Amino acid sequence: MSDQKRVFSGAQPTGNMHLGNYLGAFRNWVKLQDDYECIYCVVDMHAITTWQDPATLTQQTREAAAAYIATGVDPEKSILFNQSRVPGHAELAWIFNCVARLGWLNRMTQFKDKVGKNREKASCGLYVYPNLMAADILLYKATHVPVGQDQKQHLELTRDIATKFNHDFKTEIFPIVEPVIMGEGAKVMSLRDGTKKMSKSDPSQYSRISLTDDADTIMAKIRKAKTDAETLPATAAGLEGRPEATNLVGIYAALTDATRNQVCVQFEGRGFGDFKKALTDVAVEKLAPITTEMARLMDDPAEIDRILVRGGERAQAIAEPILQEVKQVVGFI
Ligand code: AQP
Repeated sequence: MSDQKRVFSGAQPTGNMHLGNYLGAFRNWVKLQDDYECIYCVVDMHAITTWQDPATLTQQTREAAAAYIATGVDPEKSILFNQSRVPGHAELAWIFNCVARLGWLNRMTQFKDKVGKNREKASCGLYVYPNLMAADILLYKATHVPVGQDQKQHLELTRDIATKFNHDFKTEIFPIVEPVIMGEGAKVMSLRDGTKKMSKSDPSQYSRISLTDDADTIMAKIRKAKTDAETLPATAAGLEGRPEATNLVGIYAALTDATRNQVCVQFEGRGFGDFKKALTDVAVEKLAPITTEMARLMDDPAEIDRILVRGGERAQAIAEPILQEVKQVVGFI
């Protein structure tokens, strides 16, 4: 087995990328580029586990790639492509459908959260989504996966699949991947409900700050963000039982590379009117250059497509021999 440290991560092109994707994923991806060989994927096959209008999917796939690049992913240094370009993802996912156990998938909380009471109407793809995610990672024998806390359970499943595959086939082909969870922004919550994660598919635009939002929109969304009537406490411990306050302080901390405690010390005793103004300033300062760069990239979709084609070729070159090795282990001729 190669001892090279390889990172794989991705995001679904299911809507406009948002502050949660940036703080929980993209900015960490950027940091990892110096120490790892990085593969960053726009996971369009995951996206279609829920209905996507085809033209919108195409647009959002390009926009996701633009978001990666605008936040600092370097498509020369790292491999950037969209998942459906490399057929090995689907092939390995099928093998993993036959390795993973129903009981394992039944425990996945994200599936339960997403389908709610409509379980019978959910696509089969949504149910086996974690198996495809395992295939995404293991197709490249990735050793490290940077994820938000919301994806930790899926990553555990990837480890279980790798362990069972290695055990069943008496091989050591797959590494046991390590999660990389970094910094304060690991889980950003909805601006409308501090107990729900910020999400692309939340029907309320006011629940999230999108990376395409201009300064006025960011200001309006933060102004309307839900809070409570109390002032900011002296320490992070005083945020206990105040999910919206915790979230806004957490966002400020993540954007300024501080801890929640340091932010509390800075704003102790101040009301949310004041705090929201300060938060708007740092959010606009950090996000405006990203928004501008995304708009510039989106003006030339052919160039984005060229980057994705080239990234797909580089990804395929790594995946192909690994997939052949797996097929041989399984007994396919
Ligand atoms: N709110 C969040 N806080 C921190 N990290 C987040 N991520 C997503 N939301 C947050 C991280 O971003 C990466 C890409 O995630 P994704 O877009 O592929 O999938 P998701 O987690 O399902 O994101 P959404 O926005 O909730 O999408 P929909 O609404 O389509 O399901 C991951 O590393 C994720 O942890």
